[in-house]
Amino acid sequence: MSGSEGKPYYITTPIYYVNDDPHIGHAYTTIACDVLARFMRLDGYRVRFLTGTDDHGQKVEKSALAAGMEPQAFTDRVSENFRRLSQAMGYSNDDFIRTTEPRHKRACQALWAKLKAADEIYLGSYAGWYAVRDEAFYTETELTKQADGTLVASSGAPVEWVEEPSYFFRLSAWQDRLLAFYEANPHFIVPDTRRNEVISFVQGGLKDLSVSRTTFHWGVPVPDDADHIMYVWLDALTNYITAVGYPEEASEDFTTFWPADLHMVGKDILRFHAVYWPAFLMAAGVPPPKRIFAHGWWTKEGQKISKSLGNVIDPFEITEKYGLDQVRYFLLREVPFGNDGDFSHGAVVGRINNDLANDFGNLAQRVLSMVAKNCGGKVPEPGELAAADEALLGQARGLAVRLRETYGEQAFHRALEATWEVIGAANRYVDEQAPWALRKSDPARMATVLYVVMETVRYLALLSQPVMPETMNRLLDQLGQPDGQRSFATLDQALVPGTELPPPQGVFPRYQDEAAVTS
Ligand code: ME8
Repeated sequence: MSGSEGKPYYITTPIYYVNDDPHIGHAYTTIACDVLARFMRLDGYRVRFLTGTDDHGQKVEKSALAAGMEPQAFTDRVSENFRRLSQAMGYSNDDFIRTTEPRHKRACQALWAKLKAADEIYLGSYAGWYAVRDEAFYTETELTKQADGTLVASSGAPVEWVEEPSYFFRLSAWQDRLLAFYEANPHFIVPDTRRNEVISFVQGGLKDLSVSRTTFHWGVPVPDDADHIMYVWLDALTNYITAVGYPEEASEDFTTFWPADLHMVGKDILRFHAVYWPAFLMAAGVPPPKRIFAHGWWTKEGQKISKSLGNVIDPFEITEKYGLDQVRYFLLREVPFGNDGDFSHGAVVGRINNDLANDFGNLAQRVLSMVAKNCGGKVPEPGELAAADEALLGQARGLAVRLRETYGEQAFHRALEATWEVIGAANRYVDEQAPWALRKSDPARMATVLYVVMETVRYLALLSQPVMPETMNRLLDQLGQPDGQRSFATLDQALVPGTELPPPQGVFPRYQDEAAVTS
């Protein structure tokens, strides 16, 4: 999907635990990445967008055992759920990686060998608390005792005592270099609140990290020590460099796309990405990624989402119910990206009926049906432009600049707010100019007004493609925008008067089932 021209842009999602059922969290991270990947492609970048599955680890081995299957066969089967999700969500990913692929095993072992040769890894023995659910080690101070006596981590995951021989990564030696790196790269971790959390965690002191296990076998074998497999996070994080050709550091792919422009992650897995990962990479002589954005979590009608509460939001179901573009819009508009948000039926329907049907849909529908009725179904011929016309067109043209800024900061909500400011201005312009009243009195002026609105809608539709690709495609068809002219390079090529238009059709239906709104 990426062309060979243009500045490279490499963006990744986390690779998802293969045995979980796809849920809203998976869809959220990947939709955000997909929107950004589409924006950058339309803006002329050579994009590489990666997603995939995290196939190894104790959790997966346990699930495979419970299903009575070999881990490989089990992961082959469940990994398909995520490929189906990619298809159903229309993701434009260029690659889908699985950590069980030979290319990945090779990259992990090469990275390990580099770390070992640099004396960044040593053999010791681990004794401590481990949470299988998080695939993470915890110190005593991070644990709390439940009423029934079980110890749990801050994430709520139960921990177990583990004692085994283990290789360690000398993370403790990286404290000062990590702090210096954060200092020199103030936008490495965003948003700022998360950056501050990471910095105080690192300032609190780092312990060497256990990076191999011997009590189970579902993982990448440690080179030259068959008793050990690599810690699943060292394995999983490496996927980001595997996919661009590591260990071939001189390859075209690697030199083009590494360091990655952006790793998008949820706030719960920031520590792995912002502390361990840059330390592993620097220790192996590989530059760290440029930026890590940690987004917030969704609750459902005010409650934490969990299988036991039975309130898991199934991305297949909600997109079927509300429409894919509608869900993409909702997720990115409803909460400032980076904050936590609440998913409720009422909020989704509100966005669909107010923002999409009333504001955007109505604007497009009003102008296109007037053009069909009064301008012979062709793009009208504008006359001389009045100040109000220039003002609206100026706002529409200025939108691209604002979107480059806001997308550059992953402030999707602000990008959409800026878009809706133009939609609001266009609706007010239509009300004020009242083209229906000009039909008899001044048809030439009516044609100018309709042309100005069509042009504004064209900007809006082109620039909203990343969030709502399918709907905007249909809207651009109705505006007579040629297929090959939908990238941002053609933003300033105005509609050609006289172009034949197809009959108008609404693109944003209202959500009808309002009686069923319970929240
Ligand atoms: O963590 N709201 O995989 P995962 C928003 N394999 N986001 C949510 C969420 C919610 N309610 N629940 C989960 C892993 N998420 C590792 C990654 S990368 C080298 C390895 C997000 O399948 C969560 O923050 O558990 C995380 O980014 C992703 O969904 C779940 O990933």
